[in-house]
Amino acid sequence: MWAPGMVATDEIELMAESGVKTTLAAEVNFAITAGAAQYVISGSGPDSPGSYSMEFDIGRSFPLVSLVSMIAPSPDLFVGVRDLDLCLNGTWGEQLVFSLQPYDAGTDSGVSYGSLNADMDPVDPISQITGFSFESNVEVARLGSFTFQWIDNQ
Ligand SMILES: [Ca+2]
Repeated sequence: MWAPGMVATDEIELMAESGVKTTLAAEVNFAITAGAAQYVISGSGPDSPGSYSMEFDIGRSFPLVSLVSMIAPSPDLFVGVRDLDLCLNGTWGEQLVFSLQPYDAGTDSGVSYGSLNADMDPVDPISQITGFSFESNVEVARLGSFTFQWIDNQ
């Protein structure tokens, strides 16, 4: 779906710039049809600060989770995780917490959070953001977390 160093897909660009999820969901649905993915997990959380929760089924055939969320307002910033293995060493974690760091989709050259759209052509690869304004004392800011809690419904 995405990775640092990779050029953002059109679907990731739309998510990062505009919060559009339908095209990303369509891409995952295409992967499901191709047998390369199992579920679309899609939610709409409250404004930050806040939290949002969803339940989803997961199995050993597809134990990896990738999730993204736009940072708004921003030109093209997002947070996300990719290919998280929720079944490490064959065991489902009771609770796994992943701190989220900011990424630049590389698709918009706006210089401030509220900049007008400034489409980039060519685009830059996706990169983790370090430095101003997300870093102080050599620590990159954490922008929330994804928590995975195991619920056994058997
Ligand atoms: Ca763009």
